[in-house]
Amino acid sequence: MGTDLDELLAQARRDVETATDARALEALRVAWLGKKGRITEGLKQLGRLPPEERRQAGERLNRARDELTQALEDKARALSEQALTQRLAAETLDVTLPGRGSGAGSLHPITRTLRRIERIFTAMGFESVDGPEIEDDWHNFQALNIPESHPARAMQDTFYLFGGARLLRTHTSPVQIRTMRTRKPPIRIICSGRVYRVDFDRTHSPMFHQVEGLYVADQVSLADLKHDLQRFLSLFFEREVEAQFRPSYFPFVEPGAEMQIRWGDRWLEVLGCGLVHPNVLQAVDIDPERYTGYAFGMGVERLAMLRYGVDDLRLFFDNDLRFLEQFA
Ligand code: 2NL
Repeated sequence: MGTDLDELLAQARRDVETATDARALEALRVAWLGKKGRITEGLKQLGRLPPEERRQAGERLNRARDELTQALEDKARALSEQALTQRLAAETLDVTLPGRGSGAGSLHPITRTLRRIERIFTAMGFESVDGPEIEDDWHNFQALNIPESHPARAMQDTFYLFGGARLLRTHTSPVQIRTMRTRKPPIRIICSGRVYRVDFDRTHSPMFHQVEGLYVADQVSLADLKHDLQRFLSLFFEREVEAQFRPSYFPFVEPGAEMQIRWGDRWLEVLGCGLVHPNVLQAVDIDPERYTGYAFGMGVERLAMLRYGVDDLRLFFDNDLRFLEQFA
């Protein structure tokens, strides 16, 4: 057994030395030191040797086992250190490099249009006023001279809340009603924000944005209205627009009109307006014999569509970055 074992052990050491991964090492361990490993088998055979040889053979086998165990451990450690060194080299990270960044965002085209409209009217002496989006019937309809029978008040046209006790405002006019109740003329304000109607197609969204203006003072006339709106539209479209009134009906104004601008060879409706109806002034305790006022309202989506040449209003609400990034 003597030289035999030495040779076998030398072979085992070479195998351990040339192993390239943990799995190969484990295979070697099993082959030599496992339950049926060569050394284990040798130890089992000891009992068959004559007693005078047994002691020496036992010592040699035990030493061989210890040496091989040590060799396997050393190689395992060397392999894992080597793997770590390789990983560290491959995964170097230069923490001094500048970050990739997330890219600058940009304002939504509706926000841009809203701000543009507000900036123009502010420069024309209007103050911007805010109010609630959840309203009651009085502020949204009654005070605005909207008759009980008006289709806008139907359940399927307005979003009602709390069993009809409240509703989502269908226009920003209730903000003007609230302002007229708490201030005395002269009042020159714009109100902008979200409004809601049960409607959804290429040119209507259940939530959209409106800007309304109101001017109540001494002797406010249709001439003031036409002048101010024409001024606004020229500033908004950045050219001298040709505008005209066309008679129209809104319960809260008298007379009522829509304003049209020349758009190529057509006239395009861009907003509604008129002189504040005496019933509306009365509802907010302003004497219609003493004061007059004009009012107008416009859809922000509609103006944004015209300014940017967008033909489907739903694009503003899809939040598709390929669309939105064009307004950066
Ligand atoms: C439109 C038409 C309009 C008004 C809004 C108004 C407000 C008060 C009193 C009288 Cl408090 N009128 N607002 C008047 C005429 C038209 O909007 O087409 N909007 C998108």
